[in-house]
Amino acid sequence: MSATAVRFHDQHVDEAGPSFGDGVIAGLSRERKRLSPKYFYDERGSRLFEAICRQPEYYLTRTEEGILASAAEEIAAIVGPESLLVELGSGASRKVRLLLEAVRPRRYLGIDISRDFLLESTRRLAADYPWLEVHAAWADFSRRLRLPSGVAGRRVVAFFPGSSIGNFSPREAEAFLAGLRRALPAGSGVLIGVDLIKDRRILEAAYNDAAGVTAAFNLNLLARMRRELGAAVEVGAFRHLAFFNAPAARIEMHLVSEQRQAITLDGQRFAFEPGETLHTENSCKYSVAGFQALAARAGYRSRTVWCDDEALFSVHYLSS
Ligand code: AVJ
Repeated sequence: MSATAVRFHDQHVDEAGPSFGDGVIAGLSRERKRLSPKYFYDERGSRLFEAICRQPEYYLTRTEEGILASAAEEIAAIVGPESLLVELGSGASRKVRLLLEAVRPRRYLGIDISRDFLLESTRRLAADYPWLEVHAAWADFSRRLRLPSGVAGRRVVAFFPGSSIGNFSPREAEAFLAGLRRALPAGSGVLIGVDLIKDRRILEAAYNDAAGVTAAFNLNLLARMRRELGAAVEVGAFRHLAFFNAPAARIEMHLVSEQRQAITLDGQRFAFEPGETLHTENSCKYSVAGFQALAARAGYRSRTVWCDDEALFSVHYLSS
C-alpha cells in the first residue's frame, strides 16, 4: 500500500539544469574553482547530511525542531486543515512530521533533487499517515518552480526548513522567494527556517564537528566525481575547510588541495596549486530584522517570527 500511495510527478517541475558532469566541468574551469552545493546530495551525501543533523555541534536541526514543536499549534491555526503543504528539499526529516501531525493538511507535496531519497521519504510518510494524500515531485527547486497540475489546496503553504535558504546569496534568496511567490496562488504562506548570525565559535563548530561527518560530506563530492563521472581525483590529497566569513555573514566550505595535483575529467585536466581551494558551499546567516527586510523586498509580509531562547535560529511565517 505504501509503495503505491505516493503520486509521483516525474514531469519537469523545474527547467532542465546542467548535468552533474557539466556543472563540475564549468565549476573547475573558473578562475576560482567552485561547485554548487546541490551536488552534495547524491544518495551517500543525503545520508551524510542526515548524520550531520545529529551531531552535537550542529545546533540547527534540533533548535529548529524545538521551535516548530512549541509553535505547532499556532502554526496549525494559521495554516488550517484544507491545505496543501509543499516541502522544498524534503529530506528524511522529523520536522515536517511535527507540522503534519499538528496541522493535519489534506495534501503534502515533497520536492527534492535526490530521486531515490525523495521516494523513500515520501513513501514512509504515506505509510505513516494514511489520511494524507502524498505527492512527490523530483525537481531542482533552485530553478523555476511550478506546482504539478492537479495538486492544490484551499491554502498553500511552502515549508522550507533547515536554513537551506542560506545556500543562496542574499540577492539570490530574494529572487528565489519572489519566484516562489509567483509560483504559488495569491495568499499562500511560506514557513521558512533561517539560521541566525551569532558567535563565530558556535558557527564554526557546527561545520567542523569532532566526528568528522561534515568533512566526509564535503569530501564525498570528490568521491562522487569519481563514482559517477569516472574522474581521476585523489580524494585523500584534499582536506575539509569551513570558516565564518563575518563581513559576508556566511559560513564558507572549501576543499583544500594539500599538494600540487590535478583532477582529470572527460580528457580535461584541472590543475590545483598547493593550498588552492575548491569552494563547495556558502551558508548565509541573517539577523531577524535583516531577513524580514529581504522577505519584504521579495514581496512578502512577515506575519510571525519564532526564535529559541538563545537566539540561535529563527522560523518565519511570511504571506504573499
Ligand atoms: C542544508 C544548506 C542548511 O548550510 O547548514 C551542513 C548544509 N553543510 N553542514 C547548512 C550543510 C554543511 C546545510 N544546509
